[in-house]
Amino acid sequence: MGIKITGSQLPNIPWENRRQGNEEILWRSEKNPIIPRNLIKISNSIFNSAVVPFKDQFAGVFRCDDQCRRMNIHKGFSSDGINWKIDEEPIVFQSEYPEALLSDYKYDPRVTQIEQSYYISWCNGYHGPTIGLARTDDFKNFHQLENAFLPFNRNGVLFPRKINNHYVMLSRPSDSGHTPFGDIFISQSPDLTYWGKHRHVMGPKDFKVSAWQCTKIGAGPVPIETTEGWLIFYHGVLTSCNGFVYSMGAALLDLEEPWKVIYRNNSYLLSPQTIYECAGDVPNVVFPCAALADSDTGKIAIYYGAADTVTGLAFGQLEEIFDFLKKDS
Ligand code: BMA
Repeated sequence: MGIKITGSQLPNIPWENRRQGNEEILWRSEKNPIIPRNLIKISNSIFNSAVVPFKDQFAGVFRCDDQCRRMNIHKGFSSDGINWKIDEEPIVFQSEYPEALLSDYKYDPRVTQIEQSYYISWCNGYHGPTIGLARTDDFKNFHQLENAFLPFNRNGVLFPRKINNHYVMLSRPSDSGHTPFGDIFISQSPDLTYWGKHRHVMGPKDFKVSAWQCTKIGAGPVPIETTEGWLIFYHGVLTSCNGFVYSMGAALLDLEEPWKVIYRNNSYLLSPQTIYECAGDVPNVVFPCAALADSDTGKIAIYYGAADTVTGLAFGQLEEIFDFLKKDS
């Protein structure tokens, strides 16, 4: 028996077959960028965003920078995962804790379904970047929880189920600026308020081995549970003479002790190569924040921000990604 996705079936996963002659492990949608920068009236750019299956269709939380260049998150819906209707207004959060609502900016959302609820985690401005957390059951009412961590932290990604009775979150402690370092850590919580049992997962690689991820790394989409471990996609950064270059790789984490890395790519799976990834508000960025997966077929569709301007979609097959990961580790 080969590797299998443990989660649900998703027969309506957005999908395009690989073009003949294309030998890439991940291939891009022919419709890319699937979300243009100006899909809503107020937006300067719509990128680093998250998508989940919702009631036979899809819901999303989108990073929209507006024309004052303020960063906020908006909800949206789609019947096919490709054509989106995104709210003009940012999400309004409620909270029983007024302090928890204080926020100078919101960006880079991820959405994790845990049982019947959807949890949004994002980079929240509270005296510097930290991890904001909220719950919705219907994508109408959004309840903001306490920030998970102290500043400075980014790229908070919740696992889709409890492990050993604890909620589990990946994050990337950082600085208040454009952080020239960064490792992925894991933290555990009995209640989504108090976080501890922090463990190191993985750090940047030596540039002599894998330069695309030698400056810093950060978790991307919600981990995908498979029979061999948690499959994660993450971004890695190279510092070039012209600034940061963001690419995407994959790793497999242990099912019960997800701070243990089983395999991890040396080569990137996707790097900025198309015009919409290389040209935009921040050139040379692919930044994955969501993945859909179909347990029946092993199809995986990854949503990623391109050049901090638009949103792209890439496709891959679980077995091929896994084989590549094993060989390239
Ligand atoms: C990171 C975050 C991301 C962004 C990336 C490239 O630090 O701010 O939102 O996509 O830089 O600019």
